[in-house]
Amino acid sequence: MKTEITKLLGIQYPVIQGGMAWVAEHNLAAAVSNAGGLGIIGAASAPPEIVRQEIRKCKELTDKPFGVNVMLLNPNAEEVAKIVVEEGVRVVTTGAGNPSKYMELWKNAGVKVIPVVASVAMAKLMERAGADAVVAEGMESGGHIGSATTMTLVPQVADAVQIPVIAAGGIGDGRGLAAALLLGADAVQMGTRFVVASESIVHDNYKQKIIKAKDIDSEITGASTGHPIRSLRNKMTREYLKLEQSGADFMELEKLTLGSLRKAVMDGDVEYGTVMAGQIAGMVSKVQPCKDMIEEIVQEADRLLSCQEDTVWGR
Ligand code: TUI
Repeated sequence: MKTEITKLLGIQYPVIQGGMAWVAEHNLAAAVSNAGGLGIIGAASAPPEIVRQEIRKCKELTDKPFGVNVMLLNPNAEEVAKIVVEEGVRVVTTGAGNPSKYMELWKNAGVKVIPVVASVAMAKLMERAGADAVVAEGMESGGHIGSATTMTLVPQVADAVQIPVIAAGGIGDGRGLAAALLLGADAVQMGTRFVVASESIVHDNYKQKIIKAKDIDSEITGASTGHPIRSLRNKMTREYLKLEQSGADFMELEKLTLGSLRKAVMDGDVEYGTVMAGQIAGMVSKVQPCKDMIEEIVQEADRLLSCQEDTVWGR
């Protein structure tokens, strides 16, 4: 399955793994890259030297291309931006902000830059700034989200820019990949499905919470703070939303979520921790190796897209 993105990145399949905080470490990234997709190490808020070590460990596990996601709300983002260049990382994705100020550094080093955007305006700005592609991420995604849905955002971004578009948000199987390609995307980025991969180091409680989740089991917290976050409903989200509705201030809300993603991912506290996951969680049903996951998804999309004259659409 060749697209502009598989050619740009030198990968076999148009499937990219999201740079999820705490989750996207070297074992998962290397497994996705070894399976023919693009694995991503999520720098999130990790100390910059830890990110350097993660990059080196990933290189020990794969000789395939992989990327690093630079989360722009991180006060250490600038240091991480330099480390990816020093370590010869070939692809950078960015999240939760505008990466324009790092563009020159990365482009001069030959790094492929793929900002995650949540609007057409941001996609156009990134193209003008020299981005090689964009990830158009809809609000079906887990974690920090914008307001447009994937169904509406992807075709509008595809119309607005010449560079390749990667669809993200609510994509978890071959139907999602096929649909994204039909909407004008050249690849998909998936997060939630990869959280439950065998190679994912996430606590089993977190994986089981995703596997048991139904279609409407996620909530958006933090809309009032300007940083909306999608995660699975639990004691933390109920308490947070109650406080938010009663007009609690930023500091009070922060107390509830400080270190809460780590608590869920590493300690398995899926009641008081933040279980970030997308709306696709209701469709994720099994733990499996990244290779099986990616091959299953690509084969399904291939079958759907190579319709014959007698194809009856739907099931
Ligand atoms: O970044 C994400 N998802 C994330 S980051 C994250 S870590 C975190 N934890 C606590 C609070 C905040 C973050 C968890 N999930 N996705 C990519 C993404 N980027 N979604 C939306 C955006 C985005 C939003 C605004 C990109 C650009 C943007 O531009 C605003 C501007 O003009 O600066």
